[in-house]
Amino acid sequence: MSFDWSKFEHVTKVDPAKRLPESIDVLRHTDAVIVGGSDGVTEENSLAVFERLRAEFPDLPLVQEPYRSAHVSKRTVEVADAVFVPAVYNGDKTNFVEKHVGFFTELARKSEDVTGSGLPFVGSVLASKGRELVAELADGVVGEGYVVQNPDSKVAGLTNVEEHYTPEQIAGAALATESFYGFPIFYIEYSGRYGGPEDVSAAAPFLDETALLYGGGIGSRAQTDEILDAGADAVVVGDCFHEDTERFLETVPTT
Ligand code: 1GP
Repeated sequence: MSFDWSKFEHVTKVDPAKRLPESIDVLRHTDAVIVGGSDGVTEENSLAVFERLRAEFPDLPLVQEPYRSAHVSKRTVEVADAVFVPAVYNGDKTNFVEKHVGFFTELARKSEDVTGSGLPFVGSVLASKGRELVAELADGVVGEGYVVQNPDSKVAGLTNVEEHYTPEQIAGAALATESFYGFPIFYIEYSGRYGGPEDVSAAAPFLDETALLYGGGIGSRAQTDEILDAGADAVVVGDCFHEDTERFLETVPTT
């Protein structure tokens, strides 16, 4: 599924390791859901969230954002519309190169699983099936150029973020995302803290094709509006959904 970001302004990040609110009906007001978190995520708890969301909101776009390839399986790929894989610019090499090569190594291995039956006659048929399967799985994987700007967040610790980017570096990362790496998404992550519009304003002029997402500490419509006005395509709201669904509703833009 390709995302037409002109249709998405409000995205909810649901952490499968956290309890869902008693009623998740408020998700009728969000444009898409990303399932992912930084701690305690498993394939099982991710699947449980996907299955509940799919049952209650059949038309809501659902995305998996894993931090390990172990969270992704044929079943999660089948139930999700896409898999977003962060490429953390200001993290360590594990979080830019190693994890990605590892992830695609796992996908390629799935073709071995199909072709490794030891049946010589049907081998070539199976081999082509295996390649089709890998192509299908890889097709749904979307890279996100990602900058982690809250050094106290769990995600900053996990990705070994050492450097807080200046607005000039944010602009450079945005430009590199679109013109060099070609990722369709640039994500400014302040997880747990509202970072304000400055980074978004720095990135936006350098992105035409690439969607600009901001996440972190959004808890009011005024903050959503401030980030969208600064040039983000969408805000991502996480904690607020788990903590207070009334307040969550107030983060949804009126238009
Ligand atoms: C976290 O960007 C998201 O990955 C949302 O952040 O939980 O602070 O809303 P919050």
